[in-house]
Amino acid sequence: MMGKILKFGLLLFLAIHWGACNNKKKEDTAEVRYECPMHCEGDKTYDGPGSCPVCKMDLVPLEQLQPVEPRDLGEISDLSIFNLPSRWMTQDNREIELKDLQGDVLVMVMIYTSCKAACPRLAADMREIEKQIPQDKKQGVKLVLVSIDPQTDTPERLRAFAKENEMESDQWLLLRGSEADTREFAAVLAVNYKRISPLDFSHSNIISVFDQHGELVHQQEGLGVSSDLTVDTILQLVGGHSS
Ligand SMILES: [Cu+2]
Repeated sequence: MMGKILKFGLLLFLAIHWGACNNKKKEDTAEVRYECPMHCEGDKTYDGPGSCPVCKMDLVPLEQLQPVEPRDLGEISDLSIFNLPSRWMTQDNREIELKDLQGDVLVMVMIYTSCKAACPRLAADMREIEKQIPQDKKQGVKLVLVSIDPQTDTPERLRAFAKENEMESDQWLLLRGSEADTREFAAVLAVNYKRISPLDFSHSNIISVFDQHGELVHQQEGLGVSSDLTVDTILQLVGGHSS
């Protein structure tokens, strides 16, 4: 089951990448397209100048956004989530890209704060994982909760959720992105989610571990399942000993 999820996630990730590359090629031959500098709607482009329907910022011509020189991405491979251009707001109102998290082991889960069923238990599982990381190893680990309901889950809301769930130390990061970036990220994690009522979503319950280079190395699926393997994986990655 685990292997299947992993493979599926990686395949999807590759598909997204290929798609993105092909899009770029197509746009080269067309007239000047515009895009939102914040990528509110992912890679969506617009016919002419104007403002982004989501964040209202001025659209910029696509050409200006093409990187002029290759950025030094260290040892990041094609499979790394640090290649994703998406931008996220944290519970502290900071804007980050995933590659800002480079160098840390990332334990990631997708939730929404108004969930009454599965998410409180996923949050508990995340807390349980955090508790099993020795204090001196915590520096190298980030526990990241990504909202599947960015409409509702404002940074304020995420902050309140963090407080209620005892996730206030530096290790915890709660993220909210655009709808499109959230979809894309979920695809990478092989997480499915769907709005089933104005307030509720059905969703997969998967906790994923990424290494310091942003590559998916382990996933656990289910609620209240044993997280021994997940913790072992994390400890191996931070150079600790698994007991
Ligand atoms: Cu839930």
